[in-house]
Amino acid sequence: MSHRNQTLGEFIIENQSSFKYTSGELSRLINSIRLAAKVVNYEVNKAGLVDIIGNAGDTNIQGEDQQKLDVYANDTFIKTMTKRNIVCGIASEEEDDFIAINSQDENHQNKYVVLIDPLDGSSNIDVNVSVGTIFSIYRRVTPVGTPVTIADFLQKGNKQVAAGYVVYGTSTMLVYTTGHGVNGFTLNPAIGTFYLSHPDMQFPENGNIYSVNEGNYSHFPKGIKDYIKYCQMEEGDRPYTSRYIGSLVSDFHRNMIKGGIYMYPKSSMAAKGKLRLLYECNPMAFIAEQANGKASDGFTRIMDIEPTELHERVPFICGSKSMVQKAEEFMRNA
Ligand code: AHM
Ligand code: MG
Repeated sequence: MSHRNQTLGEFIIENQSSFKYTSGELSRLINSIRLAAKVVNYEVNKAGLVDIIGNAGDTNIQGEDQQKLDVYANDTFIKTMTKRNIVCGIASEEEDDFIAINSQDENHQNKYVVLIDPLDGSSNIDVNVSVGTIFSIYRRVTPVGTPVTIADFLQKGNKQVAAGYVVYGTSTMLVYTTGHGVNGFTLNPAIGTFYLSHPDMQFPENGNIYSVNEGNYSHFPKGIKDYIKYCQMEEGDRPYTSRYIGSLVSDFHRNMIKGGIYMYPKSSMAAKGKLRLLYECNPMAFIAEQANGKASDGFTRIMDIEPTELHERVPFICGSKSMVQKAEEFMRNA
């Protein structure tokens, strides 16, 4: 089948039947994420005008308060999903606790919970570098019609039913999986429509890009230091190229297209690394595996880790399969 000109809206409808629970609820949920992404994209693209139209905390000419973009993105995703009554709970990297959405009304028997990092890489906003949104969707484990509990959110990554990200870059893209491969859609901002531009995305089996904050090198575990030295060694297809944007979504996206590895290891300064298991690592791991890549904490598959708290952190190594395997080999032998 030709994918030419297929929009995300059409794609969602056409693929709804391939999803094992076909109530349409998941489709509606992804549709609402698509909508929120467009709203956030519009705001992110105006970020450079902040000195002209006012800073966060100021009141603009219409008397509206200017919000910081990460707060704006958080509010937009939460409001969009709450108002449409399509989820029973939301957890956000920006919120201390999860939000339970009242689903006791008979008409609101929602089954899904969403975990979201509304604006990842937000330190890059002020300098006009790409940022992203990451989302992760699970079926609740507690009974429908009762308020959600923490158990609905603390599920292993291998229980995800969908995950995706939006990258607000040179183009805005929405990339997601429902467990049937990974597809990428590019926004045509003139008409506000996402088109299928990257069908069936795949990590190359091997790659030659490594992405890690090498400023932390002296604090890394020996296995990671050894692997970085291996990447830099002149032998075969090495040395590899170093590329680090500091926006997980953008570094991951580039590595998926070109072949590469992203690492945020633990260090002597951060015992469990920096990235969050539930909002960042699990969704990216699901996408990676669906695209023939791999994600690990250095020893264990990310999606097999049992979460114990909402905001828990985990070391993260993710990318082309044979590169991640090699990094794990160095970790084992260190
Ligand atoms: P954030 O959720 O506070 O934005 O942090 C996550 C980001 C990732 O996108 C990025 O890969 C990493 O933090 C960069 O961290 P560092 O500046 O320590 O290298
Ligand atoms: Mg983040």
